Amino acid sequence: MGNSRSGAVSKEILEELKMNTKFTEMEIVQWYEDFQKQCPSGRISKEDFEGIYSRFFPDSSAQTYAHHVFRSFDTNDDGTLDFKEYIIALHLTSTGKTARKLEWAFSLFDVDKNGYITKAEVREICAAIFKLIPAEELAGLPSDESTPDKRADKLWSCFDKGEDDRVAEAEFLAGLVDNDAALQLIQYQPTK
Ligand SMILES: [Ca+2]
Ligand SMILES: [Ca+2]
Repeated sequence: MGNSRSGAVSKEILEELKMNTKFTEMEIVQWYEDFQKQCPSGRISKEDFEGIYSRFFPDSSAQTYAHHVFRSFDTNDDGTLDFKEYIIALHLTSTGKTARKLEWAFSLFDVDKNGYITKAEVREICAAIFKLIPAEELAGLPSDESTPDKRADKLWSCFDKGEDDRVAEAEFLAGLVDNDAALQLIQYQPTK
């Protein structure tokens, strides 16, 4: 009787992850074991993910942002994260090159997944980012990014677009690459 949950990561997934990330085989195998332990079903639900995320942001409200991050990681749109989606996401958001991170950021901001970003979508993600920022840090933000709408205006100004225009992925990347100030606007890095 085969035990389908018994442990090793499949050759296919291993090869794919080695090709698409910088992680070594040993790292991938180790994470797979951890993943299986924490997540015996092999899938992370949105609720689980929001719970994990919230633990990283104990002083603020991470749920809205986590909801968007989950959507951007769930590349096959089935409402759960499998090991491959989880590891590729980890790669993109932590150790990836700027270009890969920006590709991910594009999918984060493209809320309706139609391949374009609108100003309304930028506002929505900026609002979610704001909920991550603890109250005492909000007071110290520059005046032109001290509210979600101001932050959205500032970010939108990187693209040379009208209010009702939309930004394609190549335009998004071109507007933000080599623009450190703008790169700060698309994320929140906890200071502690
Ligand atoms: Ca999925
Ligand atoms: Ca869109």
